[in-house]
Amino acid sequence: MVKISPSEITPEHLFLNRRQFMVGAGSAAALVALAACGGPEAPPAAAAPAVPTLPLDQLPAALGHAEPFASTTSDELGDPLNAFDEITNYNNYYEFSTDKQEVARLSPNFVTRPWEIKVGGLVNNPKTYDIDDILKNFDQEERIYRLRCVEAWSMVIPWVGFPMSKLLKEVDPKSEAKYIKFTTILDPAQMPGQKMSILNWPYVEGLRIDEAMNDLAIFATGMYGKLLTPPNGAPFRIVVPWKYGFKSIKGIVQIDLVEEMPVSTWMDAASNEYGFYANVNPEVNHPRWSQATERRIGENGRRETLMFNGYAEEVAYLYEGMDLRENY
Ligand SMILES: Nc1nc2c(c(=O)[nH]1)N[C@H]1C(S)=C(S)[C@@H](COP(=O)(O)O)O[C@H]1N2
Ligand SMILES: [Mo]
Repeated sequence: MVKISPSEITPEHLFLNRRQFMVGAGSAAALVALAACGGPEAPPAAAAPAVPTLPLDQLPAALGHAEPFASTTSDELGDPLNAFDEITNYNNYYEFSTDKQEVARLSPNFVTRPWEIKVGGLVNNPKTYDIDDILKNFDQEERIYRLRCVEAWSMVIPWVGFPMSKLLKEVDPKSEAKYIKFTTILDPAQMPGQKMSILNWPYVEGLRIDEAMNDLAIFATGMYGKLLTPPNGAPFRIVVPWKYGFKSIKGIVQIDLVEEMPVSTWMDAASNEYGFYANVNPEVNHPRWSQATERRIGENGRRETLMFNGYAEEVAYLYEGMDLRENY
């Protein structure tokens, strides 16, 4: 593990390291404060690795920004990026809380190093990746995407990551493999929501292989030119921008190539409400609410929801001949 000497410390290092060091001494105070306001249990003061990540100067250029950075101020439709603070403080991450505005408060000590991602199942070349090797070995690029939650709110987010297809090529799926199954870390000691039976843990999601091979589908490692924060799924998540947000699973530790369609956590919880495909579609309503419009965070009023979240040109071919009402 890399030790950072005081001479190398920049504000970013201070920030990142403080989070980790808080797991030690600082978190006792944090625990008391949380208990006092009767909130969910905080992560315990477990001994944690003191090194959160690569030093700034060893990070790929796309991730080595001390301050939030994006190459542009809007998406390709001309709509402004959401602010870093909006993106990191309004999160669905049920492993921490069902309250979107509580996730950031409950996750600052979440330990993201060391972190391994095991890729197996129907592959010729099973591999276990260390997150820092992933950062070094795959070119990290910025991808500005709309994220549309099935609850009908949305944001524009400048992710950093790389196409899923690049990693899939390395592990070389066997011809029987038809789907990819992604699994989130199971760690109730760190994730208070996993102590409750809100969902069947760990969180699981899946894609068809041809969906995963589409260039828009990425593994994300960062956001706004910095490493992912815990609320956004640090250190490793997927982003599939033409699907409802719940498909974009966070905190991934395992990826399996499989023959049968995986049952995702939300299908398991309510299969009449959440299907496997979950493509953004203004014409197919959720049983309890319309999907025709959405609320862009930071905006007044509502806007029309676009077919495939505005990515129809890139992805419609994947669903040719399919009934999108039946395959919701
Ligand atoms: N492991 C896990 N991944 C998850 C979720 C979750 O609760 N657990 N919530 C999903 C939902 S419903 C949405 S809308 C997006 C939100 O991503 P963001 O907080 O980075 O905007 O994450 C998705 N990924
Ligand atoms: Mo969501």
